[in-house]
Formats: sequence, C-alpha cells, structure tokens
Amino acid sequence: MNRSNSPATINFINGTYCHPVEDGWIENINPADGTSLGRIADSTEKDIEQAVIAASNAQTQWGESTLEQRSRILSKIGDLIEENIESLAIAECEDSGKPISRARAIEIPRAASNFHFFANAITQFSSESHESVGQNAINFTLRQPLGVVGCISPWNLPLYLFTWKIAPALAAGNCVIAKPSELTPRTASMLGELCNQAGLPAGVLNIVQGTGARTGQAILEHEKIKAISFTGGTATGEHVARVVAPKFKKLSLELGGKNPNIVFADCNYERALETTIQSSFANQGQICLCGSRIFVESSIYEKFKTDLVERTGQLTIGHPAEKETTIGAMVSGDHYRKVLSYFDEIDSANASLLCGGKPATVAGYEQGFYIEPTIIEVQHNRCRLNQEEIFGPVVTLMPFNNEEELIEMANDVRYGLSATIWTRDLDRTMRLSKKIECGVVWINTWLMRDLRTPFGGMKDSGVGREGGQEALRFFTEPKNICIAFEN
Ligand code: TXE
Repeated sequence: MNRSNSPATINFINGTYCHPVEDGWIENINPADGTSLGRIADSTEKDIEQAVIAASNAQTQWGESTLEQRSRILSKIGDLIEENIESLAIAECEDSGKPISRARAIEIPRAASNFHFFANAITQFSSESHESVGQNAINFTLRQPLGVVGCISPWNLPLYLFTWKIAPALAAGNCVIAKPSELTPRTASMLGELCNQAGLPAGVLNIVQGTGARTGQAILEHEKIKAISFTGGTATGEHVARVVAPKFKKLSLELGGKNPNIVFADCNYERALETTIQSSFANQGQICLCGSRIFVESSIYEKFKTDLVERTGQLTIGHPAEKETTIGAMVSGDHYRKVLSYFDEIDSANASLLCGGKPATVAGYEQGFYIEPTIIEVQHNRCRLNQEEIFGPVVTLMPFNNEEELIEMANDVRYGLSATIWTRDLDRTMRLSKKIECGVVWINTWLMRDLRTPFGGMKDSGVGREGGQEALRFFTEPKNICIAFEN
C-alpha cells in the first residue's frame, strides 16, 4: 500500500473512493517545505447525504452483527495498520510536519492499539441490572447502538485521534461518518482501504474530506446523525455545541488545555527535567496535554531554569523526515503565524525570553514553518502567555513558594484538561490531585496512557469522557427494561 504520493485525497463512501459531488477542492500543503501534496476533496452537504445514506443502509446489519464478528474485523484493521506503519508514518509526517520518528514509534502504533483495544473491550462490555426488591420486578439496561454517528478530529495527532473515536463507535455497533482535519487528510483516507481489506462491510465507515466550515458543519447539521464526537479547539467546540444542542444529539467534546507542570524540590530531578522537555516540546508543543505552564518550587527554581534552557538547546530542529529531528515543522502557515504572534506579548507582560522566541530556518527548506523551542519566564499567571492555549513549542516558567499559592495559580485558568506533579511526597500528591481542576493528573510521569481510563477535561477543556467503557457508553443508548413477575 503506498498512497503517500497520491495527487488527490478523495472521499471513502460505501466502501469506495469517490470524488466530491460538487467537484470542490482545497490544497494540501507540506508544512516542512511549503510544497503542495495534492488536492483534497472539499465535500459539501451532498457528499454527507451520500455518506449518511450508505451508513443508514449498513446500520441494521452492522448493529445486529455478533460481538465476535465485529471484534474480529476491528482487530484485523489494527493488524493492517501495524503492517502499514511505514507508509502511514510517511503520509502523517508529510501532512503534519511531525518528526517521522514520532509517527513511526508512537502515533501510528497507537492507532493500531485503538482498534485492538476496542476489539477486546466490546467483548467485555456489560450493563447493569436492578432488582426492585419487594415489587416483584427486575430492571436491566439494554445498551443499543445509537445508529449513524459523526466523528470529527483535529490535525495534531491525526490517525491516533481519528481512530480513538472511530474504533469505539464501530465496536458499539454504530455506522460512522468521520472527518479528519483538512490539514492532515491522508492517513484517514488510507484507513478506508485497510477497512476494505479487513472485511468491514461497505457503508459501515464513511470518511469524508473537507473544511470544518463546510464539510464539518454539514455533519453537525444532518438530522440523521445521532451523535457527534469532536476533538479540536475550544472556540470550535463552542460553535459545535451551539449547533448540536438544539438538535438534541449526544455530544462529546475534547478541547484545549493550558496544563500545569508542577515541579517540587523533592522530586526525582533528572526524570522531572527530562520528561519536562517532552511535555513541553513533543510534537512541537501541539498536543492538548502538553505542560505549557511550568511551576517550579522556589528552592530549586534557578537550577531547574538553567538546566531546562540547556537541555532545550540540545533539541534538533530539522526536516521531519530526518531521523535525528526532534522538533519538526508547525502544521500550517496560519498556525505558525498564530504561535509567533504570542512573542509580541513578552514585553507587554513584563516577561523574559530565556531561549527561542523566533522562527527557525532549516537549510534547504526555507519555506517550511519552523519555530525555535521557546521558554518564557513570566511574572504572574494572569498574563495572556499563561492564560491562552498557544499550542506551539512555547512554555512559560515561574516559581512558587507553597501549595496554596500553587493550587490557586494552577486552577486560575479557563481550561482543566491535565496536570503533572513531580514530587516524592505521597500525601502531597493526593492533596493536590483532589484540588486541581482537571480530568487527568500524572504523578511523576507524563502522557502515560492506559486506554481503559476515562479521558477528558473539566471547564473549557470539554464535556464528557472518552476511553474504555466511557466511550462505549457514549456510543450506545441505554434503555431501561422493567420486567414484572409473579411469585
Ligand atoms: O482546530 P479546529 P484549528 C486548538 C489549538 C489551535 C486551535 C485552533 O489551540 O490553535 O485549537 O485549531 C473541524 N463544524 N486545538 O482551528 O478548528 C476541523 O475541520 C464542524 C486543540 O485547526 O478546532 C477539524 O476537523 N467541524 C486541539 C476539527 O474541527 C469543524 C487540537 C478541529 O479543528 C468546524 C487542534 C465546524 N464549523 C487544535 N470548524 C486538541 N484539543 O487536541 C472546524 N471543524
């Protein structure tokens, strides 16, 4: 399988690759060098209509297929992703600018794990029963597929997040209309072919390409689409909620973050430092879970600051396809300019630039969108640099003196996705974990994922949880059946 040089990325509807009905196209730009990777279908509501018809036709049979049948097919899709890691990693790297080493070792394998995990999870999925004691009745909860559902995913971890939604939706017996980001369309497109090879019946998964405003909007508005699972920016999430709420669709939102990375003096210093490099700059800082606000206990602040700047200087900015590259390109020109615009805030916030703070040039790829990994020392938590999701290789650093002050700053932000705490004091980890307003707390680690755990955020970071049983519950309709019996 090698579609990475394919000139046009088109829709996958009813098991077949097809051109958009209205012949609309957008350009896919390689952010590493500014060249074109070809055209992408910019689908309209007519394409969504075709996808919904295909999905509706497939729904009864897929919804009534046995768990073993579904599990076997999903598992096979996972196997095929593993067999095609190289071509998928190349396409992912070209579309997004991420280092190929990351796509190959972490993200494409995780897409395979998503299918393998939910292939197993569905065979263990169960529902509750309640005996109405003294009333001679027993209640049980029937969990049925919702029907046709919509999955909309972002560009930062393209196939990883696309499959994180699709796998549980399919496992639970739904047919799916899925749209990847228009910035990173190709691995999602390649997945269609793998689904055919795995024997997924036509129409069960339909992959539509196009912009959010046009294609995504048509998914939100379609009356026959029963649920929307969305991951993306908070502003877009707010729009999605406005459109979907009056239609009473089920809705799951995974949105932005501005996560605290908290370093206490009693931590394992080397591990905290090394992992902080990862949590700050992995994927050019374009992960909603990045620890973009670093708070360090004042007694080790100066040392940590010096060491962090020095280690950051050892990162290798380069073309994403080079194996030694650790910092690749930003996903797009627009996003690159948005991230750079935050450097204008440094003076007005009375902050100090410790390193980076400007575009990087990679010889031979001058049209690429590269930014130096940047650390900014801030004076207070209320500045825009600490309040807004920059979503780039940019972190802020500031000291703290005690737990009360720290908790106040950690929570003083509109987001509540994750937090990382570095300390050897077990009591402190529990005190802080309970008080920090977020959906995921990592103690002495970062981004360690177990797919059974609930994943998602509080406050403006989203609504609902994905992962494990939570995802299977989201993608099913609970129905209470009450059976009365005679003694
Ligand atoms: O994402 P969008 P953008 C944050 C990050 C970034 C900001 C904007 O801060 O700078 O969001 O990024 C689709 N109806 N995150 O603009 O727009 C779109 O096509 C339906 C955090 O690139 O949220 C894509 O498939 N769909 C984040 C998906 O929504 C619409 C990951 C996400 O795009 C739509 C990405 C519409 N009207 C960005 N408009 C995270 N939490 O991981 C857009 N889309």
